[in-house]
This record gives sequence, C-alpha cells and structure tokens, in this order.
Amino acid sequence: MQVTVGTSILELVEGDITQQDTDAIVNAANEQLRVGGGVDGAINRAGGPQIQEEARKIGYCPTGKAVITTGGNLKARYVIHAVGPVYRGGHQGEAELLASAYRESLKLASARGISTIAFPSLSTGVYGYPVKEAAKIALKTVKDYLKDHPEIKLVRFVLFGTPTYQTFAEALAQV
Ligand code: AR6
Repeated sequence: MQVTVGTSILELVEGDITQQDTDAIVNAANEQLRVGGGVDGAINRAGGPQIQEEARKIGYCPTGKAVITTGGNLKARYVIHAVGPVYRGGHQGEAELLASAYRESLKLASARGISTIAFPSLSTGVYGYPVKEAAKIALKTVKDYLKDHPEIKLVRFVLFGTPTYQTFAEALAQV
C-alpha cells in the first residue's frame, strides 16, 4: 500500500526489515544501545558485528532520540537506531516520545543525505505500545515530516506479520 505526500512516497509493506534495500533502515533500540531481541536482534545478526562496535562507541541514546551507524553487511548503508518509549499506560508522555523517535530518525536521514528509509513499528514489541495507537502516531509524524522535507523521497514501513500490517493500513486510511 502506497500514498504520496507532496513529491514523496509513504509505503506500507509486510516483511522483514533486514532485507530492505533503502539507504537506511531504522532499528528499535534501547537507551544503552545494547543488542536485544526483536528487530534489534535480527538487524545485528544480519548486519554483523560492525554495527554493535559503532553503537558501543556512541554508548547511549535517550528515549525519543536516534543515532546512526554503518549498515555493516546489510543492503542498507546505514542503520539509524531509534529509541522509542516503554509503554506504561499512555500517560507518561509516551505519545510524544514515540513521535519524537520517528522525527529524530528522519532529521538524521535529512542531515546525512539519506533519501530512502525503512522503519519497523517502534515500541510495539517488547516495549508494549498498543499497535493501533502507535500506528496513528507513526504515520502522522512521518506524513507531517514529508510535507516539509521533499529530500526524503521514500519512507517504507516494514511491518512484521499480517495483523500489524493490517492495523497500519487501517490507520493510514484515517490519518
Ligand atoms: N522486521 C521488521 N519488524 C520486526 C522484525 C523484523 N525482522 N522483527 C521484529 N519486528 P521490538 P520495541 C517487529 O520488540 O518494542 C529489543 O530488545 C515486532 O514484531 O523489536 O521497540 C531492543 O533492544 C514489533 O512489531 O522493539 C529494545 O530493548 C516491532 O518490530 C527493545 O527490544 C518492534 O518490536 C525495543 O522494543
């Protein structure tokens, strides 16, 4: 599923983010930038140890922010490590922190001349954010950014499994 925002494309696909050929893929990281499970584990396994070596040198990334490393052996040249919030019921600033994690990743892409980028659904695995709410925030934040930043030509959400894909597809129809 695809929509255009200005001159850019916003796309939803079901699949595995480690296989994407965008300039950058985004990792759902933790503040310590230590390899965990979920999409983080998959990206580090597929990309090799260089990613973690660079991440270790950076050392820390606060929730709502993002840092960038090599893509190692991945098709993508870069991995942007975004730290989404742990969901604690929705009244601890989670929505703004989730939006910020997407926005900061996009800002980093713009600054580095990255024009195509793939995101997973940040915070909706181990960090427990309800997918329906997270999808609306993710899509609105990306759409708003693309309106002002035509240098980003493609944002692809790579959703793991049909239920997550469907939830994003429904949210895209609403935002
Ligand atoms: N491609 C795309 N999406 C994936 C893949 C994949 N290969 N594998 C899993 N997902 P999570 P979080 C989906 O838990 O909630 C780690 O331990 C998954 O189904 O990876 O932000 C980190 O180190 C879900 O929809 O990230 C942190 O400590 C989405 O990716 C913590 O988990 C995000 O799930 C971050 O938790």
